Amino acid sequence: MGSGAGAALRVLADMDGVLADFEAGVLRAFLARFPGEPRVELAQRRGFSVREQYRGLREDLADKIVSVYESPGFFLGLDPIPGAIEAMKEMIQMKDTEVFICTSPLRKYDPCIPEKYKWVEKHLGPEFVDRLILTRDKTIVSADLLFDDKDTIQGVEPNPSWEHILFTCCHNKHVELKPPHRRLQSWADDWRAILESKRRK
Ligand code: T3P
Ligand code: MG
Repeated sequence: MGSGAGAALRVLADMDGVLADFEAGVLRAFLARFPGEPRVELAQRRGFSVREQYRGLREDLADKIVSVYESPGFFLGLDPIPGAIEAMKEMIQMKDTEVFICTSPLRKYDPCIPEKYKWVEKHLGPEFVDRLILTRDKTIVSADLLFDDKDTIQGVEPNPSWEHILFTCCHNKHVELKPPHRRLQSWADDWRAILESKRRK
């Protein structure tokens, strides 16, 4: 934790699309469950909602893709995004840095919520279980930075305290960010420099 009141930089890392590979997982499980049905390859993904894109492909595919990510085992079985675990473990050791995971549960919260806790325990360990924030509204959580793959993050607070860093994911690659908005292309990109840029001088 930080060395004094207000000295620490507080960082929020989103879970799906930043730590856990939701997009690869949903396609893999869809292929296994509905072989032969039309699908959206990751290179063709556009827009945050996988459901809306499948609906556009064929109306009834929306319910099918929803049934995939609402299935038991789906969230727990997601693979980590490359470099995410290493980055989180390094970040939590950094001086004057507070790290939390900030994730939204599905509206159908069971089994999504317990599986998110189990995923964090399995891949990051108990110290991160204590740092898991579940909220459908991230705008009311106070922090300096939020790494998140969702291009538009809205809630009741019109001026969130954090700077949203868009974490690049197949569905947001084509989103054009207007300055001063910033991206992190992957965990191999310079996340350390983004943290340093936010520290109080
Ligand atoms: P997170 O806030 O960790 O990114 O909606 C519940 C979670 O599932 C949320 O997690 C986002 C993720 N999700 C997608 O990334 N795409 C989708 O189409 C849906 C329905 C959920
Ligand atoms: Mg996300």
